[in-house]
Amino acid sequence: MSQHDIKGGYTGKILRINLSRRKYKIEDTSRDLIKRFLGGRGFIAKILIDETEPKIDPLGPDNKVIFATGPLTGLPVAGSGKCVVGCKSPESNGYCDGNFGGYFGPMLKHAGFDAVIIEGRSERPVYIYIEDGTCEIIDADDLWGTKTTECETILKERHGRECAVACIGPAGENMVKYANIIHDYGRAGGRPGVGAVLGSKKLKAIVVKGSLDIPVNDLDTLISMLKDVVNRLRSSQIYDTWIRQGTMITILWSNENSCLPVLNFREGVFEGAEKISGDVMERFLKYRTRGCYSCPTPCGNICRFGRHVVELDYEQVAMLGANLGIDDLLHVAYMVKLSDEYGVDTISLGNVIGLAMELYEKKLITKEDTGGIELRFGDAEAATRMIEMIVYRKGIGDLLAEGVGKIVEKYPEARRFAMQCKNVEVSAYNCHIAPGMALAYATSPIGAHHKDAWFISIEIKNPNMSIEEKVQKLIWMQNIRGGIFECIGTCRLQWVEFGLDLDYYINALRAATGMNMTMNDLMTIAERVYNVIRCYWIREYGHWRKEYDYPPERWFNEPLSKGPRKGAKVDRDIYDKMLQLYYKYRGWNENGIPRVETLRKLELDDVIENLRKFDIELPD
Ligand code: PTT
Ligand code: SF4
Repeated sequence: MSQHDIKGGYTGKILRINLSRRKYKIEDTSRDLIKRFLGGRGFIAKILIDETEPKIDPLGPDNKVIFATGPLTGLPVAGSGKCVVGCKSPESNGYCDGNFGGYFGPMLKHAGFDAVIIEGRSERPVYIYIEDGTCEIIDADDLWGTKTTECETILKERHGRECAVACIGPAGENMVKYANIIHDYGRAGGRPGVGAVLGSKKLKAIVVKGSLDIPVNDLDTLISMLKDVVNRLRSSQIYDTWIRQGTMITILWSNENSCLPVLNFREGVFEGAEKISGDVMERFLKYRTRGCYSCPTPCGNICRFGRHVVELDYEQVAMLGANLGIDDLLHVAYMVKLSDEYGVDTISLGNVIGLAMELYEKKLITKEDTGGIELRFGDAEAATRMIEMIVYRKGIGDLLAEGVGKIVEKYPEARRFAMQCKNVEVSAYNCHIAPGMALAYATSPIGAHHKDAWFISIEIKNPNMSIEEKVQKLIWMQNIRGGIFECIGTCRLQWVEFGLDLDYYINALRAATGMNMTMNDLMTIAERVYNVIRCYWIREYGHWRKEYDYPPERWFNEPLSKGPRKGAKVDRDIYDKMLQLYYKYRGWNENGIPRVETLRKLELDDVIENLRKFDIELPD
């Protein structure tokens, strides 16, 4: 591809801000970066491995936080409101990123930037204001300590309602290891601690306002394609149910299939599932739907109770409801609201509190440890109090704020029932019945998260799939979701839920950028991104072992004790075989380390050199 092939989709500029020096500069978006890594997650992974030294402290000044859009972000394309934010994770000490929608990504492009790289550390609280090619670092002592709604509202009053604000809450300020960033009053991103890293840099918020045109190769074609897609999606059979319930449809589906997380992932069915279902939300709490920029299928369930307004998704309700044995949707909604206000990830929070409840049940911690709280499953009040203790690091909350990995270090008996991969808490699918999904969690490039492969849906639909087929399909799915969608800058739900064809995105990329990419080209980019991220983990961990790619012990050792799939658990031999096949198909050795040949084929010679520079030899 020659340089001249890129005729749009990118602003061509990256904003680099150094908080220690309170300076910024504007750089060109390199053609090589675009050609090999496309955008979003691809940009972040390559910039992190190139620009940071191994083993830096994630909460120190050497870590970098990168916000990166994709070539389709902000253009008239279905679901083009997405932006990826990433850094070295303080929870896993490996690669982490999160994908958030709303308006931030499009606004950043309209302000003239493909990405923002934030370096250094400020001595005092600040926020960043970006507008049409310029940037200011502004003192934020008055904002420090505010919750996210208050912070966003103040900044919008100051800079205009049309600006986009991404900010941290008290959890990020207090460096809770699973603090995230919140944007647009309820869009969240960066599960494994991006919020904590911003907190360590004393960066409260990034405000963006833009009015510049985004270069585009063929706007008319993009608009006419979008019109066609909107018509197709709106006449889809599931459109009405989706608009009413969004991802909350999944609560009853998971319960029926024995994969709801229940009582710290001990069980897969929950007696109270009906009470926290999408149907109950729809009848009693929901008052409107909202969506991200250019979304034809809005999924935001805006719920109102008392004076509170909150957006509910499957993950949050499963983790703060069923996983804690709580069947009161109103109270779950309140806990979600608190999490958004504090800027803490609802998935990890539900997982950590579930673990603490099990420690309490097993008498490994007592009322003395919990500050007098009876921390029992099903007790919504106790769980709510625990959220406050975690966010403000009070009493045992200080340990719980460190995440499941550190809790296990203090209570080694908890290893048997700690639900994590690479120290990142498992999200809301119980995998006793789903070894392929367990593999998806264990090989996810950011630690246990479903974003790269919601493989459980395929596994449940095709119970007789051979393990070879399963692993091939899993890699295919990871490459599309984690490789392509995380790089192009669009939501994946129109493809996942509505079956929008992938050709739409290929044609949109062509119309936006002028680059003539095929599905094969995109799959190669996806493989490349996966390999760079794997090399990053290996570099940070030093001696990589296949044990890092194993799911929680509970799924192997403790079968489900009730429900239609009673007795189900993951067979360790089958898992071992699947993992070895996974490595083989990815071109990695028996310990999960990419082979030199694989990296060369993917034009990653510079990454091989990077690892060699730090004395990490890769297998032939
Ligand atoms: C995402 C993770 C998810 S994934 C959910 S609900 W989900 C939780 N949401 C939280 C929240 O809200 N508040 C809070 N305090 N913590 C939260 N933690 C959890 O964070 C999100 C949608 C959803 S809703 C999903 S699946 C899809 N994710 C996409 C993705 O990853 N990539 C992509 N190209 N498209 C996607 N579309 C869908 O977007 P993390 P959002 Mg999120 C209140 O970032 O770190 O991956 O964590 O972005 O704008 O909120 O949209 O059932
Ligand atoms: Fe945003 Fe939901 Fe639409 Fe995706 S489907 S773009 S997450 S509103």
